[in-house]
Amino acid sequence: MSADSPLDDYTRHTIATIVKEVPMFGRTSPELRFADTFSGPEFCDMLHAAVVSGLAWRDDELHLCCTRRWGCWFALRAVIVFDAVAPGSAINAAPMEEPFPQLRPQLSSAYAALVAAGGLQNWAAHWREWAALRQLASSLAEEDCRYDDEQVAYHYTKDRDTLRKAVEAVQR
Ligand code: B12
Repeated sequence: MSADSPLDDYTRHTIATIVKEVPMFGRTSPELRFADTFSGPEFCDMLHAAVVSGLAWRDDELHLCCTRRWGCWFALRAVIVFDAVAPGSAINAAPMEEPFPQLRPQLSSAYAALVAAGGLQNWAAHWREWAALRQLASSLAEEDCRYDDEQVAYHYTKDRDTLRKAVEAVQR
């Protein structure tokens, strides 16, 4: 595991291992794009991929994807491209509609308050408020998918001690 991000390393390793076991569909092996690539030819805009595949609705104010089932509490880790004829259901995927339009006024004012408080300039100092906004956007979801406190803290701060404690708690 690299010093940079053990979770991203784990994700890459696990998904690549699974994909290797998938029987070849076409002439070429499946292509993999991971969310932890920030630029260059391997970059893939995961929010856009989620929208065009019909997986989720993109909230252009919060910069998060959302579904009626999970709210915004899910990550988009990878896109796998197969060399195969896509089924009609995939080509004609209907764009998802905004799952909870009734939350928009509340979300917009919470977002504006966070921006006014410097949440964009110093994102890291305001991570708890960003997480609270994500929870507000997910508050009407069918399933409660909020990450537990340690997981939220790790995703938003990348603090390795937090990750270590969370892993130890699971292993105990
Ligand atoms: C860069 C990036 C960021 C940067 C954005 C700042 C910047 N301008 O560089 C920072 C570090 C702030 C960030 C923060 C977060 N991100 Co981010 N981020 C990305 C990443 C790697 C690329 C986005 C991108 O460049 N898109 C391409 C451009 C062309 O599209 P765009 O719509 O113009 O993109 C812009 C917006 O997306 C915007 N943006 C992205 N995140 C955020 C966050 C905030 C607060 C704001 C205001 C803007 C913003 O900045 C992008 C570049 O200017 C994607 C993964 C991916 N490969 O797509 C994850 C991704 C969008 N992030 C994600 C998440 C969850 C977060 C965080 C919650 C923390 C975290 N890592 O768990 C926070 C807070 C987000 C929030 N709204 O509360 C998830 C979204 C999942 C979902 N359900 O929608 C993604 C898909 C990663 C993943 N593995 O799942 N992120």
